[in-house]
Amino acid sequence: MTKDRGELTIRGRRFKWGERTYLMGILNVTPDSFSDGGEFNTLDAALKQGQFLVEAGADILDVGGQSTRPGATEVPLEEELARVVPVVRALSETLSVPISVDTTRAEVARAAVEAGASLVNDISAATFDPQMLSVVAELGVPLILMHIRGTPQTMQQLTDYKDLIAEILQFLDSRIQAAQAAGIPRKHLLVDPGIGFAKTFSQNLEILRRLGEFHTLNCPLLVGPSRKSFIGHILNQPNPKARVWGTAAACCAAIAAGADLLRVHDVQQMQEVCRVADAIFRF
Ligand code: YH5
Repeated sequence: MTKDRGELTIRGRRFKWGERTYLMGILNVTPDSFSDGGEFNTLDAALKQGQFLVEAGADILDVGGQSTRPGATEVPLEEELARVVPVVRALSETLSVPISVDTTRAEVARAAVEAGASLVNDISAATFDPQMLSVVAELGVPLILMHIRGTPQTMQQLTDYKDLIAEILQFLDSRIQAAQAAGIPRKHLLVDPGIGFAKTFSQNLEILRRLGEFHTLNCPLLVGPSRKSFIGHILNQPNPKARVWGTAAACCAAIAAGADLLRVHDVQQMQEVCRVADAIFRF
């Protein structure tokens, strides 16, 4: 049996870490993610996508308005707020699942939680915005701390590690300490090694191979391999939408190592992967 890692209730839903693998469905609200730029169409499309992901088995919906792909440029604050807040509000009025906001900005986190979001997913582990930890503490919501070096613009030049896993562990441990010092209870913290963020192809594979070592942090473990370029590299598949089976293999490996929460695009398919892998690895 996978080790009990405690439990957490988010928006009335109980997450019993270790009992099964939970799924976070990705809902991008960047203009390129929905074909039409029109405001109503974007809201409508986001709602439909949210509904689709929930019906497919998403336990959490992750709403992000800032592209964090390698080399992507920053979106102005006002633009990020305008993309994220109406979608979070509409989703929270329509659906009962917890909604997370994928942001590195405290002001966006605050506005999203006020609009109905129930947790914050910060790819910088609250290092980009000096207000993030105190705002999350004040809001009283859980926080995902992900490892990155540099920014999405610079991260792929920052892949020299003496000891990859030790350095990620050290970073995450120091962010856990900082979050607790800011008043966030330990039960509210999740950790993520940050696949694809300041990592080379082989480093991404090493993280998945050695994922079990992250349990030494004693926090629920989130992993985000979905459709990422390391899979495209292995499969020689430039189209991210055609990386579903590769994503399934990565998710299965993550579950074997005890991942608690998987952040994925293809919720329906990964939900089947989770059910089978959970039956094998969590008994
Ligand atoms: C993550 O791992 N990732 S945004 C490039 C791709 C495909 C997908 C086509 N936010 C994570 O999903 N939050 C993102 O190539 C995240 N963990 C957490 N916690 C990047 C992304 C992607 C990038």
